[in-house]
Amino acid sequence: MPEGRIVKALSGFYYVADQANPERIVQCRARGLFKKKGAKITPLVGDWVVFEAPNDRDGYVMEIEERTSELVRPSIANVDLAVLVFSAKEPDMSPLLLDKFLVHTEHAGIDAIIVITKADLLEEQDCSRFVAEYEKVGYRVIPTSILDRRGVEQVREELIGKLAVFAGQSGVGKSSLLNAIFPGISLQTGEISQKLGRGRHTTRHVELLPLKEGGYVADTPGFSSLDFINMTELDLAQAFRDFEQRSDECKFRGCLHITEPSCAVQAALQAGEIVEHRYKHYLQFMEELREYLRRNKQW
Ligand SMILES: Nc1nc2c(ncn2[C@@H]2O[C@H](COP(=O)(O)OP(=O)(O)OP(=O)(O)O)[C@@H](O)[C@H]2O)c(=O)[nH]1
Ligand SMILES: [Mg+2]
Ligand SMILES: [Zn+2]
Repeated sequence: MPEGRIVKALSGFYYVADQANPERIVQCRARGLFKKKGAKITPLVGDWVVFEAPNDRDGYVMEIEERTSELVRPSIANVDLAVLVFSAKEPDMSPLLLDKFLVHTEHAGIDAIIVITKADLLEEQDCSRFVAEYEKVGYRVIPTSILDRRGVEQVREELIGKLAVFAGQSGVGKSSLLNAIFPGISLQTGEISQKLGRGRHTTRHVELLPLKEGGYVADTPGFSSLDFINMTELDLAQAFRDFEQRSDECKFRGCLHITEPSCAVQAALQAGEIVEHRYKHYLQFMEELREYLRRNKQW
């Protein structure tokens, strides 16, 4: 039976690109239930599947291959790179949300880069300060603008050969940046529909777009809230790269860097080596996580 990759999921259909001929897209339904370790799973965009296509167009997804990673929001499997898109302005940069996204990509084991859009709306020095902060944490940060095209080529190079997903709040410019990187893909953006007078356009589903050079990039709908699902307190601590690098030097294994004595993270914070807002956000997420665990306690 042929194999392929789900490139779009819409209204109960899965659109599978045939691995032998990726330009051939077969519209499939799911056949039966899929299970992994006893739990029911549903096919996701990004999944490698075995499918059956009795005729050239319609078929069935028969099997889902083991996933290398899975993101809940946006809902997508087997991502190699998460491109976390934040605008300098409109909407304002939110380090809180960025840190939250980073927790999720770290927890899912997915490499992430940070892309700042609309850099044309930000003072140069504010931009460099932000870039320096997160580079120190351990991430690549690329400021971009579709107006003067800064950073556009650099982001493109990051995507080649991977399954990359663009994630970020609504209106930050994910679709616009993809249009700038790949002329010809013509994704609809906020701007265009304003001209048509139909209100702001917003992306509504996850879809993989094939790159000429190999790989796929996924445009996704904007979102701004995330729950800490399937995470322990220690997972949360380990999802902060700047903390994790230092945790070997904490006195206690499994240190959560909050009230423990001889904690290398608290020492680094005192010494100004850890960005203060990162630590503040960590404490806030820990509260949220504890609240979540209390609410969802299994008796
Ligand atoms: N000044 C400036 N505006 C930009 C830039 N990039 C995008 N915009 C504007 O930002 C608005 C939103 O852009 P979209 O690309 O639709 O945003 P999106 O992230 O895809 O939004 P959703 O699909 O709702 O998640 C549009 O009006 C764009 O013209 C930029 O580099 N500079
Ligand atoms: Mg969009
Ligand atoms: Zn510690």
